[in-house]
Amino acid sequence: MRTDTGQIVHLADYRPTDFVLERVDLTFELDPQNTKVEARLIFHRREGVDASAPLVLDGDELMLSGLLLDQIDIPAAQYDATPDRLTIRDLPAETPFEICVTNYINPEANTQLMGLYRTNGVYCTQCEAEGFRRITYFPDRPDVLAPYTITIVAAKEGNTFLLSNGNFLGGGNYDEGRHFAAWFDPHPKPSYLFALVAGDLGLIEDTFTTMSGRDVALKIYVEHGKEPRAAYAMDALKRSMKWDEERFGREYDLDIFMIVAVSDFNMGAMENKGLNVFNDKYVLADPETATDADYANIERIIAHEYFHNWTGNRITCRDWFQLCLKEGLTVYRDQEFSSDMRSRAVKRIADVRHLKSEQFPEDGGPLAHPPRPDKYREINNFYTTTVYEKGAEITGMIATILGEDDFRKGMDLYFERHDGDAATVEDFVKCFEEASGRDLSQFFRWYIQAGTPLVSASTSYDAASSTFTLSLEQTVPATPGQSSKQALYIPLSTALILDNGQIAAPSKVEGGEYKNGVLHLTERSQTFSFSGISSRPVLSLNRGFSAPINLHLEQSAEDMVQIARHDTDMFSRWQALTTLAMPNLVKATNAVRNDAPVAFDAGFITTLIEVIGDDALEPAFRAQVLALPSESDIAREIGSSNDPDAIHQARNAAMAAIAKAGVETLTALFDAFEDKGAYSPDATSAGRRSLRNIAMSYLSFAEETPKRAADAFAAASNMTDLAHALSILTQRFPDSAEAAQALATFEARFADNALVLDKWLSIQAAIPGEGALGRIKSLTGSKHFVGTNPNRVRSLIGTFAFGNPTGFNRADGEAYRFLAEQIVSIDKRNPQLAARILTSMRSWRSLEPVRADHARAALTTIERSPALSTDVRDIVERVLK
Ligand code: 0A1
Ligand code: ZN
Repeated sequence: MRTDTGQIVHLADYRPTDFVLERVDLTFELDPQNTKVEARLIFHRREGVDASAPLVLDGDELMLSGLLLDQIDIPAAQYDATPDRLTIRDLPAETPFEICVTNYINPEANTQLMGLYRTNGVYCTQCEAEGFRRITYFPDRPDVLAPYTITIVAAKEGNTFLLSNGNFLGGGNYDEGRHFAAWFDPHPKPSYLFALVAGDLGLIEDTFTTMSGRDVALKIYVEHGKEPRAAYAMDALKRSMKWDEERFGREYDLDIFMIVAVSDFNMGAMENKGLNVFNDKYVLADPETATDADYANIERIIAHEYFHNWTGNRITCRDWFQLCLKEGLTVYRDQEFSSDMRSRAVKRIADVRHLKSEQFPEDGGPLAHPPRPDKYREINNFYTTTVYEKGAEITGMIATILGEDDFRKGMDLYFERHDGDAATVEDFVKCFEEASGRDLSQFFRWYIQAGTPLVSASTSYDAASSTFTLSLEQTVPATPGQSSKQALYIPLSTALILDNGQIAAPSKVEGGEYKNGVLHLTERSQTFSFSGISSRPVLSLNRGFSAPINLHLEQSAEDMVQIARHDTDMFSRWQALTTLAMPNLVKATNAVRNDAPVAFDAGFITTLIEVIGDDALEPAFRAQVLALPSESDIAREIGSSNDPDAIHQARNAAMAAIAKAGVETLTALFDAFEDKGAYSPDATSAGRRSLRNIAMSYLSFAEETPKRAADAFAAASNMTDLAHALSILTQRFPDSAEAAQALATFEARFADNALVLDKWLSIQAAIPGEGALGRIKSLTGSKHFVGTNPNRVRSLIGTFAFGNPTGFNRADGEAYRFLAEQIVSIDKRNPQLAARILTSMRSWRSLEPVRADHARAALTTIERSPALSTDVRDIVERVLK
């Protein structure tokens, strides 16, 4: 393991390499413990670089075993080799030369899952961001692009397939018991997109004919016996390929596209050129074992990785500071894809929920950073929701500001101008400036300023002059390292709704740009006046969440109800109901803390029940309306001195009150949306299930016994319904015989399916209350919990820390101490995983003082423990700062 050196990398220090890499030729002789890697690299000195400059290659835990220059041994005096660097001096000044590096690595001992490792008997690689340097010495940075030729030699037994990037060149017998395969990837790529997979795997195949008529072979490799569970992923892949052609004019560019599903993987998936590697959780699905959410995630992630072929691979990043160039844009693209495949409004609501519950807390806490940071200590810690999701929001704002046509022109220009480049965020934004003629220099601040802006709005209406006035003021809070902020360019989709539900068409708007329903807020304070408004309108602001901001708008409950009932923008209707719910939940939390009676506004409850009973609305939308703000959303709204127990009780009380008042409507929904007939994962069917299931959650608050959930568990014909029933049983009736029985049945039925047992682990990890920690501790001893597998660890420890506010934040601090021990122990084998789970502590300062003290103490224990990885040290120090 690399332990911390405390070194910080700065964007301002960027400079190109001294040597240009022309070609890469790699030969692997695979062995579980002793794989030989031979790398032949052709370089030439970049023009203008001093003839004495040495070639410096990156390594990580490597040991050099041979080194040739143009096929001749390099004398020891001419180079220095350490585990993390190879420096070669006295290289040709003008002519290209070949360096041949030989080294041996041990895939089986690689528990970090970076570089070449073994997973269930399969060889697999993960190179983003800096994993390639764990395979061989190399200029391991994204601005070094070259075509690769790969030869893989391995025992035939156990390695039916030998896969790498690009097109297949050929293969055959090698020597006794071994065979080989050769691949060539003609598209110059950085090392982080390299991949190699070898093993015995099952395969499903299909073809796709591209828009220019080329046939592409599609292959998905999974563990034997799991082939039928890859059918949905294949379908999603073909739809993604078609969509990228139709929507962005992007065609696939190799003869073959492969996906491999592996069971040990640190993240969701990886876009290696022509050979995507996936966490099997995001490939495998069938109705019996996967939920609707699993299907939606598979569709989204298959699309995401595929879309990277253009946004990430053909055009890559100059350096890791530009990560959001590929990630923010690709998330924007996958969100658009899912919106086209499903309900756009429901998708937007789900994305905004996710943004607010994950990115907003990051942006408002000690780990806040700009989407394009300017320094980092450990790049692995920057694969964050800010880079991904806020990055996607920024792309969406460009589309909103420019409008559809100019946005597409900008994208076309970007693809045309930067194909084959390692680009920067500046390059990207410039394409939109040129395509639209707009100056986006102020807009660019979104990339380099951290923090969620707050927009405060106040309104007035003057009947005499038929004028509506909207005053806006923006502030961006201070974040670590950025105390003062500049005003942002904030596009606010806005409508004025009249009494009759119509949207007003003002005769004139003054005070700033207002075009196609979008207000362009560019000043710190700006007042817009709308003329020709015949009666007092209701303001619907930031429709569709056109900008990722917090909004303060004094609006009466009546106005919000008007929006909730009549806005033509479904997102705004949902938002109005959420905005109505929040003060109720905050007030209830305070009441719980003060031992005062808890009461809810009757108007809010009535409107909610009316909306969910409206059959004209799609079921998935109604389910989103029923899903109240989460406990962490409420904590964020309260802001400081939080008591998670009180929030939990208050939210439950709200659910109980809604259940009581709406029992008829909820029962009717539960009865009407029973799944009849064969399961289909489509969005409409999934929406019906989600409405029925959330209705059942509410009904569990109105009922004394677990009967309804136990019956639903027994009757379930798909995993969505089964897992939901199990959640209700265990969360609402944790001590019941029915809950124990259902857990045992579930465990026995899926005993041989690790991905389903992850649900069994996470459902139990989420059970609230005092008993949680004991349960988690005992589950770490379960035979289903494999501490080396990231999915198992995330399901149990991750769900506990991120998704069980009362259990994790117990007042005695025991759970923080437990987490600290876990982090230190996980860090020894897998620093990336440990660091990510540790980010669950990022909001500790907003807890009430007793809990906050315990949290600080536990974090300090981690900080003081010896030999921490750079990953964990970076997070713990920032969280404590
Ligand atoms: N580029 C991938 C995410 C990813 C990043 C790092 C990894 O290393 C463990 C793996 C995957 C994506 O955006 O899907
Ligand atoms: Zn990505």
